[in-house]
Amino acid sequence: MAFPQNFTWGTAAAAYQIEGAWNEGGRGPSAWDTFSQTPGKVFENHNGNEACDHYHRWPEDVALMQQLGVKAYRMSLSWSRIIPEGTGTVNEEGLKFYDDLIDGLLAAGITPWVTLFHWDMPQALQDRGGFLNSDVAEWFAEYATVVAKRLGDRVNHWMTINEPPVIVGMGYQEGVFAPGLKEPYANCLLAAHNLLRAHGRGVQALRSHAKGPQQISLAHTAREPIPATHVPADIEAARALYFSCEERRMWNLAWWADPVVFGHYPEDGLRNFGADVPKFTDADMALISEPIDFMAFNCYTGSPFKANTEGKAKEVERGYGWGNPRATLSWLNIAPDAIYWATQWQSERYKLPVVISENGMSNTDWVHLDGKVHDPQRIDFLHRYLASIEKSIADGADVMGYFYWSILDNFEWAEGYKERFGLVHVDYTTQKRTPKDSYYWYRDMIARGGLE
Ligand code: GBH
Repeated sequence: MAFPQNFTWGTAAAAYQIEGAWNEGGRGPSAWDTFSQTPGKVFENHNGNEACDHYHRWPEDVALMQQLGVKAYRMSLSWSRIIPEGTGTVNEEGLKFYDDLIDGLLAAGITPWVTLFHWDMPQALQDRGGFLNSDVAEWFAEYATVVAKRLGDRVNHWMTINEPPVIVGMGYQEGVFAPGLKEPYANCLLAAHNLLRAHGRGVQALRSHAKGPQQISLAHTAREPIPATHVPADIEAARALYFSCEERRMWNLAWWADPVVFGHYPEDGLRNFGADVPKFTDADMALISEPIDFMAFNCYTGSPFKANTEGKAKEVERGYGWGNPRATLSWLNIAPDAIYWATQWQSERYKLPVVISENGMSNTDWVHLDGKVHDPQRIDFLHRYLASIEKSIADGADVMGYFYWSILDNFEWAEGYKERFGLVHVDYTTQKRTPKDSYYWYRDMIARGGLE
């Protein structure tokens, strides 16, 4: 069996997607409140006002995770619950909520892995430009300091920021996620640079104010080319594309990960983005490349590429059957090879242990007549992706953990509650939780320490 004994089996969620209680306990509004409360932005105008009511029901959710047997839970903190205006006055009630939740997790034998920022920018700071304002790095450092001082005696696994390409690409470039902006590319690269500086200041704050040795990362995601065959030319072409910065979009792993790990932007990106690249200093790059401890990566899907006659990756043509099988979300075709290549290539290039900080699928789950939620697709999905990780470990990748997204069905951003990713089904009218068949499958797999 390839999974090491100390492999971190986990599951994940994020504050805005599950907490609800959007205006309770002194919480200030975030950019996602504003966005989702604006008609026409989210599927059927859903919002996170109540979500899974995790704010009130967390003891039940922690008990569900304990029975699942996960060793770790990746959660995020709502910045505006802790500092309602983003900077300045700290909301004791908000901090106390996380304090209790973390104690509850530890009492259940679950290690909290905390993400500081999973997209919910305090509205007061969004009003000042959010990531377009270079002060964001100092705002973030202030927030990280408050958190580290209060929770850093018990939390020692951290992710600063979740999925920069989604924040900037979907939020500032395409406008389909909060804050809903459509900025020119130069401004997107500026937001990206400020975001990376904020990450660096976050790492510094955690190192100075949390107790004991800390494990810190940033949770990446990227477009994922998969070699269509095992012919070396196809593998090489897909790998080159994986780390290339050609398109004027944000889905380039290297644009985000190279600065953090190596302290410089990739050459091809600097060349291709030219005058749109913001001015930056050596001090910026030193800050951005504050040492981190692991590479967190959210991996869902990928698409097949072949080398053309010049050796460049070309996407395999999409016939009618392309992308099948797929999840209920149209972008999520089932591609277990993506996780194999992602972990291989990242491990090779960045030489850090890789943690799959998210992986999962949305499905048409409902409570069946027998009172259970049968989700064989998700079980098969899990089996295939985990087998792919197992193979990658056997082939030398250093993968140290896996977090299934998500523990609960939840608010799937612009898709609202239409998409169900959970191991546990949530009935949003009653808030009743029902573990799905995949929950029991995952539980048994964790107990065994690997696949059958
Ligand atoms: C993650 O985002 C998030 O961290 C999490 O909060 C979320 O609930 C979860 O995944 C499930 O979505 O191919 O051009 O259509 C994943 C972000 C955004 C990645 C959309 C894939 C498809 C872009 N995803 N993207 S496209």
